[in-house]
Amino acid sequence: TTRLQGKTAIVTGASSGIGAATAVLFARAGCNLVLLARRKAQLDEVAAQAKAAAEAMGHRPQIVVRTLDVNDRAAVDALVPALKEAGVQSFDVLVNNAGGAIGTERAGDIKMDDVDFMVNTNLVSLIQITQVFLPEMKRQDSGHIINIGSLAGREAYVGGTIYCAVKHAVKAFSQSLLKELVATGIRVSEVAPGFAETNFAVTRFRGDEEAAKAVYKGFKPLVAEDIAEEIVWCALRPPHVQIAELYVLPSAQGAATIIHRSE
Ligand code: 8X3
Repeated sequence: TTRLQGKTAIVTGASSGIGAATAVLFARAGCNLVLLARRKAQLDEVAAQAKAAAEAMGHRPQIVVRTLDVNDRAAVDALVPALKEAGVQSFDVLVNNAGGAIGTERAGDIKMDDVDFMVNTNLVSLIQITQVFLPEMKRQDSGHIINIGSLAGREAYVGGTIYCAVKHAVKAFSQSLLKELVATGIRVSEVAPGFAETNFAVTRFRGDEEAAKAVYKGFKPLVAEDIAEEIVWCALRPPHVQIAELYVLPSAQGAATIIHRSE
């Protein structure tokens, strides 16, 4: 058994990438799951993988799958009552993973729709989702909020004005939250990856698969499972240990534009 046995882990953006890998590893660790994302078919697929991974370890988790657009304010407000109705008994680990970057335009050329999408998806929704689960965690006097930050929250780079701004904001939000919660049994962690090969770059390059592939060419990038391992590791620390932040880079990466490529 692990320290996470029987706990409930809630993951946003659970249908692919880091979120999906995290769901599977939490299931292996004995967690019940709440999987949230927009795409039902992919969520069901991840739920099936997580169930198999759990059963291989002898666990029989409760897995609740719910379609959610994190930018739908009314749906987020209705989330906790709906989860209780679905039989979720505790809210132990919240992984705020949903997010992403759209476009590489420089300031002056950025469409306000893209600004809105990045600010809302990475920051405003993360704030709202945190706020809907906090009263439950406070009632329990236990819980763990794990926000997915980024290299872009450590460094501001050309072509990333909005994404870097919102990821810096996620870092600041996480740090304030940690301070506000020191007198509670609730922990706050920020896990901040550098280049991880997921759909992230495909979305950033608006579906241009070639451009996305070029980002990860000639070196070994992180993969979703690498970050999932770090997330679950944070959650597995004993209750008196709080990993405030974890900045994770591929070994060949030193900064946004310092990457050792072999070809
Ligand atoms: C991680 C992606 O390009 O900012 O969020 O390192 S990047």
